[in-house]
Amino acid sequence: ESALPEDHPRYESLVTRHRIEAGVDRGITSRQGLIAQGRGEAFDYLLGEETIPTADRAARAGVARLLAADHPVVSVNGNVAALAPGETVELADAVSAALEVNLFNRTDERMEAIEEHLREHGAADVKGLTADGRIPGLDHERATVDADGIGAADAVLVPLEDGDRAEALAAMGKVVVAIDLNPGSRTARVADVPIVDNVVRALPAMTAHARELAGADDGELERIAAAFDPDEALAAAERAIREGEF
Ligand code: PTJ
Repeated sequence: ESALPEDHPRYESLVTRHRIEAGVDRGITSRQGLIAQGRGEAFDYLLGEETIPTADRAARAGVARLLAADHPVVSVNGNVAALAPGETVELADAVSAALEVNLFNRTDERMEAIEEHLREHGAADVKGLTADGRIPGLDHERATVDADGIGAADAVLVPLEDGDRAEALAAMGKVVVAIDLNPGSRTARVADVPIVDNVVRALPAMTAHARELAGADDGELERIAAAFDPDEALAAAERAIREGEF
């Protein structure tokens, strides 16, 4: 990362790419993760590589849902672990959520590499390796979760997921907070709170909201969550992409 000139117009985007490449080299990110990153970058480019105001409101509403939950879990895949490991651990701490590794292309090697990577970035406990639970409606590998983690969760944060799993979690009655740069993706459309933003920006922004809302009572958290309209947020993100209007 240090070899990149900071005044390069696409500095952030290039740094992010390097993180994903390094993630693949270290056995954290899948090769499909490279493709997912490319798709994300295209949407981010169209959004001006900025957090649009509705995405920031969504981030706040998502935090309110996580803070109000009894058993919130932050789901981590190979892309998130490579892009923002420290930010993910910090957010989980700030909303008192468990961290669980949950992979689309699950292998024992990647599960362990990601667990260790998160521990190196300050995680005390990382779930996902017990694998004694199941999400109904998904095929074997992708359905595997920890019974006392995502299995028991009432709210799950899914940063840049595949649509099937977000849908299956929602079908289990869990509150789904999703971060996805594509406002038309199934993940964004099934989420109770779709945050149309880059995980690299959204995760630290959510931590800042969590710190600010730390003293909020249940009533205030409920008001923030209820004031958020997911359809309106997705429509605003689409407008931003189509018209450059924020
Ligand atoms: O590590 P694994 O095995 O769990 O696999 C993870 C990936 C991401 C490869 C897997 O879940 C997958 O294939 O996902 P999809 O179906 O490609 O969906 C990824 C979504 O995330 C797409 O809608 C992208 O636009 C979006 N996306 C990609 N990069 C980012 C992003 N959203 C937010 N921030 C990003 N940096």
